Amino acid sequence: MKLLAGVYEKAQKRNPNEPEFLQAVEEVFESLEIVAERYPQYVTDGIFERLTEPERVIMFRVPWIDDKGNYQINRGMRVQYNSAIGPYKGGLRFHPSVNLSIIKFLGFEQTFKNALTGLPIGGGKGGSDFDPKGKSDKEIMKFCQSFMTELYKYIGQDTDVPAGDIGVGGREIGYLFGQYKRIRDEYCGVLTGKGRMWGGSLVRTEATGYGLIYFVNEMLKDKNETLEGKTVIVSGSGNVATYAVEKAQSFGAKVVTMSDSNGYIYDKNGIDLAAVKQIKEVERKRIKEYLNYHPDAVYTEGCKGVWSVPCDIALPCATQNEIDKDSALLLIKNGCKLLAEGANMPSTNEAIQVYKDSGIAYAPGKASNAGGVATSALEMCQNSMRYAWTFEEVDAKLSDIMKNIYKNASQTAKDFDKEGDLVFGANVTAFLKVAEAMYQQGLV
Ligand code: NDP
Ligand code: 2IT
Repeated sequence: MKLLAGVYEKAQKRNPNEPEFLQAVEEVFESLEIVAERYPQYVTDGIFERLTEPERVIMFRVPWIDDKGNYQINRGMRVQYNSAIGPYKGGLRFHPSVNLSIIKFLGFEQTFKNALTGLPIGGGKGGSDFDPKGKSDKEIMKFCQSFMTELYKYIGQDTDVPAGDIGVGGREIGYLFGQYKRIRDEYCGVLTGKGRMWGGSLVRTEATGYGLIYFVNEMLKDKNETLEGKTVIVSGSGNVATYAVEKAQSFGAKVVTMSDSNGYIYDKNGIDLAAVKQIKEVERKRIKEYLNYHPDAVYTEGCKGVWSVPCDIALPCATQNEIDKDSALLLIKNGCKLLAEGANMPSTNEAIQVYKDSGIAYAPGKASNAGGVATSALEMCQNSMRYAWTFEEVDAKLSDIMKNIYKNASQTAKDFDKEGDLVFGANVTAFLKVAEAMYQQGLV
């Protein structure tokens, strides 16, 4: 980094305790150096600096009572990162690791990801350090109601539209929506990922995982290859992982791993997804229970080991920084030729450098996992029309959106003589769009 070094240093000084946020900024700024050279006014007019500062951060107390009658206090937050191209849009994460650094990195990434979808959505993210694991349905409901009792003041269908992320799925969105409706007396598309019978879009549940595979198909097409017969490793066993596996299997791939934060399973015969869905979606248990269905599969404690399994394709679908430099080197040594991110920022910047040096095909999350938020935008669209498209209609739109993201990112990379560099292509395509919108709306 040269021209942007000063802006980055300022961000470091201003946010000394936010390593994940700085990591995301650094990754994007590395790509934007050429843009700063070509368009020096973006530096002098403070466009880059503006993008290191969210438009608004809201932080609040979330008190609730557990099943034993004890008072519990959590911290809630919403980062309204950028509204240049539409209402703030992005998920809510409930996980004990949630802090401002994590929510800011996610809001920053979301701003660029949402620009790539081609749909009118700005960037936002929120969440809480609440741990949903081991909580009863009633506790989840009480927490969600208390969380929304504060959050409702700041969101709205044309202002800020949250959705799910880690620890927030259909159940949580239901309780959050119910509380919003009760307080505001308003039935509208203020949240996405809603139940199908009450305003949710078909395909939203599957969208991030399906979209990831549609994106992988485009990457493979450029190499005259398909998923048929490829060995795939997947991390995670939540929403994104499950539907990535489902779609990859439908194209004939052999998926051999899934994981959770305790460990990973390896099934040489290919993952039995019906068993995983039963364990994770119905029983809400740990992935090691898979052995009860397939005693010949292997369970290994610790989630990092999943990257030691030989594969053609790796799909990290769990969480940030799950692949470090050593894991990246191991993946490549064992024959991995393509890596596409279902999770947000699952690779450290050192791991990304390893992918680049090795020349494998690599898709950054902001491009390859954009199918979830894109389908959320389609849900907003259906809510505004008070209409619902069929599964096939939404799926076809999702597929087109993923193809377009791939086309635009690869074309930008070519235009700047960086053919095949999807990190560069995605970052620059998204940045130029957001920057132009900010200019046109006035800088002060
Ligand atoms: P879920 O809560 O449904 O699943 C998360 C999965 O990742 C679980 O298997 C979980 O294991 C594992 N995991 C979570 N934290 C850790 C950790 N610290 N170490 C190891 N494993 C972990 O979340 P999603 O599937 O929705 O999200 C997964 C990733 O995809 C996240 O990075 C999210 O930001 C991103 N994403 C999600 C989208 C969506 O539409 N849901 C859209 C785009 C990106 P355990 O149960 O043990 O915690
Ligand atoms: O990271 C993401 O893109 C999401 N968690 C989905 C956000 C959304 O608004 O659907």
